[in-house]
Amino acid sequence: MPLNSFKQLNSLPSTSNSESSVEEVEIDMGSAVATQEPSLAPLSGDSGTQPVGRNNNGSSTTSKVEALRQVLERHQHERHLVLLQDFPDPDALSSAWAYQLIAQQYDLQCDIVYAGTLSHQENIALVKLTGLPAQRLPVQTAKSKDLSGYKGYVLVDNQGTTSQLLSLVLEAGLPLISVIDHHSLQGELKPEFADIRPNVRATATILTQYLQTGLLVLDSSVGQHVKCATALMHGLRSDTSSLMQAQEEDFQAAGFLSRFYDYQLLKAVLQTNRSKRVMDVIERSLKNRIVQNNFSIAGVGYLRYDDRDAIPQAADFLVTEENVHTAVVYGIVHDEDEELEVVIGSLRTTKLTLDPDEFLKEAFGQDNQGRFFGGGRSGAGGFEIPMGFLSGSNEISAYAKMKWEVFDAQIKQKLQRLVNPQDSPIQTE
Ligand SMILES: [Mn+2]
Repeated sequence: MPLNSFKQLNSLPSTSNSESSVEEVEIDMGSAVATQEPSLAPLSGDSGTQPVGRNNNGSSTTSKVEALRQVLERHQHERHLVLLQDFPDPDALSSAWAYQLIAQQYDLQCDIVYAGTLSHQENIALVKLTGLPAQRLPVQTAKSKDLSGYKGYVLVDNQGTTSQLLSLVLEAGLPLISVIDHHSLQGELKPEFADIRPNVRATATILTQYLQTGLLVLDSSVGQHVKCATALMHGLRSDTSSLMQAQEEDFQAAGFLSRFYDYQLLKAVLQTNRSKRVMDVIERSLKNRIVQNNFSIAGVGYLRYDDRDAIPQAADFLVTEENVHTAVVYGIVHDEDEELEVVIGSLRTTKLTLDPDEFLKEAFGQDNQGRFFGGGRSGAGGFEIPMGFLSGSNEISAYAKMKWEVFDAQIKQKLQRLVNPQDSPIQTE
């Protein structure tokens, strides 16, 4: 099976639940899609007169909070699974934690799980230093796990398309309780509660708004609250390039968190060092990069599964070069346990008019089941191309080299089609 993919969810069975009123919670495709593009559009002028956290669809956070409260009440005393993307980032981790703390008040236990690994040194530090309760649940382990104790599942900072655990949860017949995310709508989902706002820069902002409206009253004398607020601040900062890409709502959320978070703790999380192997990948990306029309493109060859996060870090670095507005870094990630290989890539852009989601979908298209190989949010995106039958057999170095060269050339070809404005269906100038 593919290591991971950005699946479309059109084939999802509807999770109609006799107890839930599906009609009031179905995601409104129209409005969600309509809010996707002008991600830097100024907030509407009257937002100052609205209650805290007025979102861009015009409905207030207050009504969302009320809807969530009702859903949580309906599920009191249950146990739910919170699925994160396979390689969760600080935004996902902190938001899931806040959700868990909110749910706890309804005697609703949430287990936060991810199938991959915390490969970024800052994420490992975040989890260790704050005691963040996320657990790794590899697919093999999950397959033998009895999921019948769970009465539903929740998606935070993702819509299931980046989690290998989704198919298992669906097989187990668990209903989708809540989806809280800021990525573009990935497909049709029918959760009991949905709050998907592509115009908000971080899911942590959405969860902070929930806290701010009193869904959970933060208390700075409670250690866990301080740590969760610190994690949310980190999540919010990391999804907004240290607040540089933050919008009014994100700043308001950060302002609220500033009353509770622990500055020293955040500093400790941020000061963790890169491993030598990550440095080596960044070095490779520097050496191999090709700069063309302000795009920097670099293939870094083979990487170990645990070093996967070196790819986005290399892209973060390459995009800082003068005259570069967009960097794409990719490599072949080798999972020794499962003998699987997958091409993983990251895109970073500072160009406001470049939509990474649109760009990557256009560059790499879909597989034969209609699933896109890539997607993204404002400023960042990623792609994953399973290598299937070509996986493994790298003992013969000439073969491994040849395989890399083919993939490298193919990816460059696909990207260059868009990088060159003459033939480009997407404006890249
Ligand atoms: Mn996020």
